[in-house]
Amino acid sequence: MVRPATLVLAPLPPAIHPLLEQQFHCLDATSPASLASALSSPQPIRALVGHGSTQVTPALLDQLPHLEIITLCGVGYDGIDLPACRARGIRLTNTPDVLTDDVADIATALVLMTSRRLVEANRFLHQNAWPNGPFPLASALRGNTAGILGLGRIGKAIATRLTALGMTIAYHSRNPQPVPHTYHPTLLELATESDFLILACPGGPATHHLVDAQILAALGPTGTLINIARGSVVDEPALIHALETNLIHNVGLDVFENEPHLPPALIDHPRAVLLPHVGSATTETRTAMGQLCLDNLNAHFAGQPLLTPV
Ligand code: 8YV
Repeated sequence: MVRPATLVLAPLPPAIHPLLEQQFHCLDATSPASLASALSSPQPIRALVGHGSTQVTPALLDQLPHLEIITLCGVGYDGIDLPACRARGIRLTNTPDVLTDDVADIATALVLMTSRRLVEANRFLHQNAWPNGPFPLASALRGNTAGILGLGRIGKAIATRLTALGMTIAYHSRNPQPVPHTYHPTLLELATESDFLILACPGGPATHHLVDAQILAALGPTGTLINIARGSVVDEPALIHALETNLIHNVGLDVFENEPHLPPALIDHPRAVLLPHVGSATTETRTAMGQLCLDNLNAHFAGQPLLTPV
């Protein structure tokens, strides 16, 4: 059987990629040069593999007239022009559920790292500063309000963890949900009521720069912003200004507007805890995500229902 030609914009995790290569004719497209040469391949390209940050524009789709399916190794699909895919009958799959716990763990870690000043404490010992005096006191979490923007699977898993830490949970999402947490009908109200504002919503045009100067001002000078969603949700220059003028207290970020490039002002800021988009970055989870991509591709080409269609 001819292996379907598959455009690989991002390789699957190491434990799974060799299996993909066994079953599909993979065309490397991880650089502009390799993409150009893959697109000139004589074989009709029927599948595309990417990850959560992959961009698929109508211009790229125009060059892929035989494309049947896009499978993303990630839950977010804000880089995919969904209406353009739907109009062309191209199917899309992502990897929900398997990464929920790991991403919620990282959100929780960022809450603890910012409140208990753990990065500074670690640096303090690497600088052998303890003999000069004790490390300054941090802030307790219990009794603080965590305001979660987006109470989907990941938002709920964050709420479970932060409840266990003694925090009060509030949230804003499109509609109130049957959960024992306080619903705020606007993000502004949520930010006003929160000590920690935690972003767990999808990216894309609907959430672009939702967190702007006004929301940051509402979070206030003792407030902390945590972002494990997408960098695009936050107006980054407004965030830097808020940090520099003490409009908010500190930030914990796993995602950035222009990753992997960060603004120097953020890199240098002492009250910014920064992670290189590691929410789902464990061997176990990435392997499960990759397997789900492969299973979706196999289901498609076997004429079976997709496991996790978007
Ligand atoms: C990773 C993510 O960026 O799932 C997502 O949407 O942002 C992350 O898990 C990535 O897609 C891993 O391949």
